[in-house]
Order: sequence, then structure tokens, then C-alpha cells
Amino acid sequence: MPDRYEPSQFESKWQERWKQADLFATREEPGRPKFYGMDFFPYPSGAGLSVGHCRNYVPTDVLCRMKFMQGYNVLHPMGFDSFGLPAENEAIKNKTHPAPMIERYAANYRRQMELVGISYDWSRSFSSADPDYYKWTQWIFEVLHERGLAYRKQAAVNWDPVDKTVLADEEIIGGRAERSGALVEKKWIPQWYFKITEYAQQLIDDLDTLDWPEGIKAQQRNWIGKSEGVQFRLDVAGTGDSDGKFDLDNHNTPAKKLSFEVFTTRIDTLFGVAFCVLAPEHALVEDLIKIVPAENQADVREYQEAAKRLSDTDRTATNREKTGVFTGAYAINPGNGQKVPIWLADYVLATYGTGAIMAVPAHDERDYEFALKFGIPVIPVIAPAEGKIPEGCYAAKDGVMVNSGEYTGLSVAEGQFALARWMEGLGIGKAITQYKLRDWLTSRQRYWGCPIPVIHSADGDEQLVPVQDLPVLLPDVDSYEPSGDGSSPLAHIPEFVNVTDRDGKLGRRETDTMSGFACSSWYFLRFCDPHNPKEAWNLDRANYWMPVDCYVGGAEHAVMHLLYARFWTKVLNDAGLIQVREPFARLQNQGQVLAYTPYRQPRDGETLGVGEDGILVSFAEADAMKARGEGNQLFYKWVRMSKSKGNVVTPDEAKATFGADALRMYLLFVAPFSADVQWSNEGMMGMTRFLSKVFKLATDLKPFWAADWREHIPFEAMDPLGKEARRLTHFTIKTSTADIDSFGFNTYVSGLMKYVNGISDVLAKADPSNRAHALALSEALETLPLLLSPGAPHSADEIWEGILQKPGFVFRQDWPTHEEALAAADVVTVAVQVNGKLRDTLEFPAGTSNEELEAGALASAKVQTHLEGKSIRKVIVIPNKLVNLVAS
Ligand code: ANZ
Repeated sequence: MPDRYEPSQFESKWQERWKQADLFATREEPGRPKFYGMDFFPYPSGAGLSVGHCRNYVPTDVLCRMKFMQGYNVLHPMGFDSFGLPAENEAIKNKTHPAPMIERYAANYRRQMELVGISYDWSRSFSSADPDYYKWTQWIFEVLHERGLAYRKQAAVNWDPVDKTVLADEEIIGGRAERSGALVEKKWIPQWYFKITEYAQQLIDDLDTLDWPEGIKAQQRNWIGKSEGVQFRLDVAGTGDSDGKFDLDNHNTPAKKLSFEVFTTRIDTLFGVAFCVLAPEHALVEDLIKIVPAENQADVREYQEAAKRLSDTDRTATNREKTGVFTGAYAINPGNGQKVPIWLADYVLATYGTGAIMAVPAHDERDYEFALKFGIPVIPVIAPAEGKIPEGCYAAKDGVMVNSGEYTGLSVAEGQFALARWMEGLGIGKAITQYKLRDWLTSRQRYWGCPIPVIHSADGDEQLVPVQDLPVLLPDVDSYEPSGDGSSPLAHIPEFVNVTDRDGKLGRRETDTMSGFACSSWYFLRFCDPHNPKEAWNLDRANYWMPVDCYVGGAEHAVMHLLYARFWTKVLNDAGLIQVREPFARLQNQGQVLAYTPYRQPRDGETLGVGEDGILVSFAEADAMKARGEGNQLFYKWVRMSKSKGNVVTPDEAKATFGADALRMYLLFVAPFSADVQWSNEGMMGMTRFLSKVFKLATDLKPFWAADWREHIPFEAMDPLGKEARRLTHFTIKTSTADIDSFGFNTYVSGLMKYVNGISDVLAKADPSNRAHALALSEALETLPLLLSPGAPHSADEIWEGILQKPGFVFRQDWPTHEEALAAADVVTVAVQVNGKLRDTLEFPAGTSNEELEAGALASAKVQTHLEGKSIRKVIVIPNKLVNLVAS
């Protein structure tokens, strides 16, 4: 048994033995508490895993391993999110079929996960592209459909002319498709939606019940975007007049009354309305255009055309100069009867509120910019409670109403209340709540997805495929490239499309597939009962395991996946199909792994892209440049490890060079869990040295080993050295447990390091013939692999069997518990600072009160010399650690 960490000697051996013993099979023993720990559903890419992925999987594994040892029934599953665009695009590129390709990639992921010793129960694994799985995705679609939550409508969708597919808003960045980089166009086709808007309020409210990072909750709240305001009607001047005439010049079109609704969060500014704006696509424009002068008509048409070419993101970018066009028509402000011009402007979106606004340049920045540009008057109607009306735009909500008729003098809140009531009384408006959230566009005109289980009957109605006929199988075809006409490739397969409907007539099968987000909105339920052929899940099994107690993955999924999964869970709960209303009780986001990556200066004639400061080069190229003496053109940056940057370190390499446990412990130790990590080989070396130290300590402790220590401890004649060993052990049990629970993995590892050092110090002074030393150090020797095992499970088993000569796996042992009295230090050393500078260190009994610490610090002669002539202004005390006296 070497007294060093030699991973090649034992890591693969243990992995093999774990597999043979089926060590990680999910335990469902009655009487135990449950723990469901899960990582985000990965899409298996051809590039395989990098050590960056391991920063997601290893910490979850540590937590799950500890929970199992603590006696929990643990569900720790892994599966593959196989459907979707990335897989399909990769398959097209490689000229292969996505199904076998993805299966190969998934197998490689699994191999790599096993390589680093992740304790997944593989018997529960599945892929979202398995018919046994997507059958139930289709079934849930039908549940939604039956509840009126899945519907189809004609919609102007974002069209990616390169990938030839429709995109969700979230897939567009700066007007371009996130994946292909193509400029996004608009196209009208029928699309399937899930009515997530129906759950907007609940999705906000229930965030309060979740133990999630505040930042993610805030992003969800913003995304849902709740606004409280008033929606009211404005009439178009001159329409609906009794004499049938308009008061617009040159016009005498028959008098049809025209009006439009606006939504405002600031009805208190009603008397400051200087103009109104309609979105260029607003339906009223078609009527307005008939009653306005010819030159306005032409302007309006031209402006509408220009607006079509812009995405919503571009239109609302705050740094973009405002554009707009006067329609030639006027609206009447119901507050004061004044006529205000109606403009078209693209900063007003057709898809939010009513697609029309009352514009108040004195109190809204966007309107202010617009008014300045087009010479529209600015009419202040809100003044700060004190001081005079500021120049420009005063957007603050605190103040009183001025120039507002009978409402003058009311506060903003009072004015909002009064005006809303007044409009309600008049029947022209009412207080409403608006959400920015839009329904979830789910259909994709692509092959590689879960088919939507609908038949369009001969009579034109929508029929759900009967449950007994599910799944609607994705046909196995050679050619599945996008058809390019906007329809799914499935639409060109007659055997798929032609079906008999419920009445035996020839119908047409729906050919859109669901977006991958549908597949990942319920997989956590399937893991509870993964191979059930009769149901999506057995209710008891799902109710037992749900909710996921800890869900771990990247912060980039803050909105879509996490929101959609919450929505489906709520619907399934409403349908009585699951007890929980929220799927993920606790969420943790890991930091990214960054690699030090070479770039070079651009050469003559080379141009850099926006925001770039150099040209990425491969490591080989960088070496070649150095060899050619061109090293001065190189510079290095810390960037996210990814295949596209050519800077990936694979777990395979890391294991081969340093060992799996070293990799695990390094990833845990190198930075707080949620912080980004700068990958370093030196850091990995450091971790192999630490693990060697663990083996050395265990070997050196062996002469003290008393297998029966548990029966004889505590020993009355425990001397200070023995007591110190026990204190270190119990203290480390306490902190390791708390650290792992709270995702403090870096302090878990640093705590183990301190423990190893502390016990080594004790050992150096201990006497093998002293019974008390033998007992206390035996406790330490047995505790060491137990505490080590979540982080470095291979080493733990090796020490357990090789040094302690104990049977079985550490994973199956009980997690140690600490005794509070033993864990507490008798005496603590407290630093005393004056104005932040260390002036003395004092010893106190552990747990001394803040007041006594302060008194003790003030009594120190060294401290007093630094306080002379000064008076103390503040005292900061950190119990057991520090007293800082702030004096001047
Ligand atoms: C008048 C006003 C005066 C407004 C004022 C604000 C300040 P949130 O809070 O994001 O919901 N608005 C309404 N519909 C819009 C649309 N389709 N496109 C662009 N802007 C729209 O914003 C609500 C406010 O955004 C509304 O209140 C409206 O401007 C504008 F001093 O009405 B406000």
C-alpha cells in the first residue's frame, strides 16, 4: 500500500467494483428521508465533456454522496436532452442521422462521467428522443391541449433564413439568430403555443417559496414583467361626428367612429399627454390611412415597411435614435378634451399592452427624446414635492400633480387612484395588470423533435391522437433537412402526413415538432419512475421523490428552461397529476471554468469583429509562433473553456495526468462554487500533493490503529494531545457537513487540509503506547476516509480497505456526526486591531461574549498605547476571532 496518491493503481479498479456492486442503485427503503439531487439535463455534444462540465456534476455528486451516507434515500439520475436543433444541425453537418449519432455521444458522456466517479444511477437513464419517453411528452401536450393551454394561431414569427427555422424571441440576440448569426426576418405561419401567460402571476408569486439565487429570481420576475396601470380608450378627433364630417382638412369620408386603447402605468400624467403613438403594425392604421391627407398616407406606408425589417430588440434598444411619422390624425385626451397628434413610431411594440400609448414627454424618457427630435411640446404635470419643476424629463414617481385641472395638488398615487376611478365611472377605461411574458412558442418546423400529436381532420378541426395510439413516431428517414419553404421536412413524407381522422376520413397529421424545452420541462418527473410502460409516472413514486431538493446547473438557463418547467409542473398539479406546484426547491448555479487562451494581434489587412481585441489561435499555433520568434504578437486571455475556443481540457486528460480524485478535489477547492475558475495545471499538481499527504497521514496513523476504539472512547485519562485530536476530528465533521450542505465546497476541502495538518501535528508528538493517543488517533484515522469520500471517493475506498482493512465501500458507511462539546475549541486566539491594524493577540475561552471580548481588548496595554489621546467611535467584534476598535 503506497503512502502516496497513485490514482493509476486504484481509481479504475474502484470504478469497476462500484459498478459490479451496483453501488449507486437508487434506494427506496421505507422509513428513510428522501433526497433528490439533480443536474441540468445535458444535450450530448460530439465534443464530449470538458472539465468545465465536471464543475457542474462533481459538486452535486459530493452532496448526493453525503446525503446517502447520512441515511437518505437518494435519487441522483442522469439522462440526455437529445432532441433539438444543435443535434440536428450537427447531424446535417456530419451527413449522418441524428439518432445513432446522439446515442454515440451520450454513451461517450456516460463514459466520461464514470471516469470521474459520479454516482449516477444509470439504470434510471433515458434520452428525450426515446419513443418510451416522448410518448409521454406527447401525452402532456394533450393534457395541456385539453385544458386550453396548447393552441395554434397565425403569427408573425422570427424566421432564420440560414437554419430555415422559426426562432423564439429568446434565440435572437441583437436582431440575429443566436445560433446561425443570420439576420432574423418576419414570416407569417400557423404556430403552436403553450399558454404560459395564464400562469404569469403564480409564476411570480411562487418564486417567494423557492431557495434559489436571488439573481435568477429577479431575472424571472423581469422576464414575466408585471405592470400595474390603466387601459383606456381615446377617440380619434373628427370621427363619429354628428354631421359626418372630419375636422381634418380636405376630408369628408363617412363618419365611422374611430378609437384606440392605450395602456399606461402613469395615468397621473394624463394632463401632460402631448401626442399618442401607435405601433406601426397597429390595426387602426388601416382605418386612419383612409381619413388622412395623401402625403401622410405615403409617409405612413413607407414607415410601416421600414419597421417590418427590425426586430423588437432593435426597436426598443435604448441607445437607438427615435424614429417616427405623423399620421395626420389627432386623438382627444379624455382628461382635458384637447387634440393631440397621433404618430407611428417603432419604439412602441405591437405585442405589448395595446400596441398604442399616450406619450408624456415631460415624464417619460423615451417620449421626451421623441418630442425633442420632432419638436413636440413638453407639458410638465408632476412636480417634486419640494423644489421647482426640473428642466427636461422628470420621470420620478414622487411628486404632486400640477396643471391637472381638478386633480392638481394630488400625489402621484392619489392621482392614479382618482383617475382610474373616474375612467371606470365613465366606462372608457379601467385599472389592469399587464405582463411582458408572451405565450411560449413551441412548434418547430424541424425534423429532430417530438412530433405534436394532432390530426387536422378533413373537416378542418383539430383532433388529438388517442392516447392508446401514442407515441406518434418520428419516421425514420434518410433526408430530414429543413424543407426551406417554412414547413417541416415531415410535411414532405406522405406516409407520415396522410392519416385517417376520427371519422375515418383522410386527415392530415400535424408536421411541426415541439421545441426541446418541452422535453426538458418534465424529465425530473420521469426519473422518479423512468421505465413505466403504462404511465408517464406512478403518482406515488413521483409524489415520494418530488420536488427536486437540489437542482444544479448553469445560470444561462435562468429564464426559459426554469420557467417552462415551473409552468408545466403547475399545469400538471392543476390536472391532479402531481402533488407539487414547484419542481425545484433549491437551485444552485456553478461558475464557469476559464482557460488561459492564446490570441494574436491582427496582421496587416486583418480586421477584428465588434468587441474583439485579437485573433484566437490554437495552442499549437501559439507554440509555432513562439518558435518563429513571433511571441511578441501573442497575448493570453481567460475565456470560457469551449470547443469553439480550442481550449478544452477533457476529464480524460485530467484523469490520465493527475487522477480523477485530484480533478474532483481541485474543482471543489479552487474557488467558491458559484465563482468562475481559472484552470491551472499547477493547481492540479497541488491537489495531487494534498491527496498524497492524506495517504501518508493514513499510513503513519496505522501504528496507532485500535479497531475497537469506538467501544473505549472517551477515555478518562485523555491528555491535552488526545483532546486536541478529538477536537480536530469533531470540529472537521461539523464544518464538512455544514459546508457540503451549503455548497461551501471550497471550504470543505480547505477544512480537510487543515484537518490533515492538525492531525499530522498531533501525530508528531503522540506516543503509540499511550492508550488515549491511540484511541483519539484511531477515531481520526477512521473519520478521515469518511469525510474524504464525497470529494475523493476512490482514495477513500482505497484507504478504507488498504489501510484500515475494513470491508465494504465507504459510500455504504454512516456519515460521522460530531459532538458539539468536543468540536468547540477550549481557547480561541482573538486578534485586536486599532483602526484595522493588528496591535495584539489575546486568548479567551471559546464562546466569550462580545462585551467581554471588547473589555479584554481595551484592557490590553499594547492596545492602550495606540488609543492614547483618541476616543473610540465604533467597535466591531467577530466572536472568537476579532475585535476592531475604530478611534480618532
Ligand atoms: C404614459 C407614461 C407616462 C408612461 C410616463 C410611462 C411614464 P412597463 O412599466 O414596462 O409596463 N408602453 C405601453 N405600451 C407600450 C408598448 N406597446 N410599447 C412601448 N411602450 C409602451 O411600461 C409601461 C409604459 O410603457 C406605459 O406607461 C407606456 O408609457 C409605455 F410618465 O404611458 B406610459
